[in-house]
Amino acid sequence: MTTPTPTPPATTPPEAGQGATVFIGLGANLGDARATLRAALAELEALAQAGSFRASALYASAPVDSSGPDYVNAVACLRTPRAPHALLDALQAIEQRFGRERPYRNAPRTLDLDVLLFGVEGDDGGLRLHDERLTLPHPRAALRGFVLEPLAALWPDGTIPGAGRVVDLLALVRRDPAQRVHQLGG
Ligand code: A4P
Ligand code: MG
Repeated sequence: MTTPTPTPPATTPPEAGQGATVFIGLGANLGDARATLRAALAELEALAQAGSFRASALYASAPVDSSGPDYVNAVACLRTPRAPHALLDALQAIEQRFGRERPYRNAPRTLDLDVLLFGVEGDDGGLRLHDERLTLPHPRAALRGFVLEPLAALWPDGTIPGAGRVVDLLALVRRDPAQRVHQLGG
């Protein structure tokens, strides 16, 4: 009897070309935040494998643990051939093109792009990773209305590994008036 070749665990980052389904969180509260988010969504679509891109509506909310004008937020879902750190590089390059500065933690910003979840089609619902550059799932995604509201609109039956079902997490944050978000028209 031959021993079967062990298959790697589902949390192993995919090889280039294989592809992983990821959710990206977008946020902005400096400059024309709505225009920035629309332009950034177009840039994310250009990173996506053909036909895989979906985006939520735009949502407005007061800053949470941050300051400055109200934020505009959205979530995008796409398939990418990039490994997690290469995806982060690509997102940070987009942030830089939109004039992102980092004077201090949680400072107001022209554009923030976070990898919320990576490889959600895996058996265990997504990659779990923690190193000096990247934590997956994003450690605060499960706690924030401005993430969960657009995430639930795109992925109502989703689960954040280690945190719970997106709809249950959303029901919890909706109890907090400080986390109120509202969908923007147009
Ligand atoms: N990093 C680690 N894991 C990740 C990940 N999954 N995705 C590292 C992206 N980056 C990740 O991020 C700091 C470092 O986190 C990066 O260098 C990367 O290597 P950053 O974007 O420079 O700083 P940040 O945005 O202040 O940090 P972070 O963690 O994105 O902040 P949060 O927790 O997302 O909070 N209120 C409203 N209403 N709307 C908002 O969008 N955003 C924040 C930022 C606070 N309050 C807000 C909003
Ligand atoms: Mg960020």
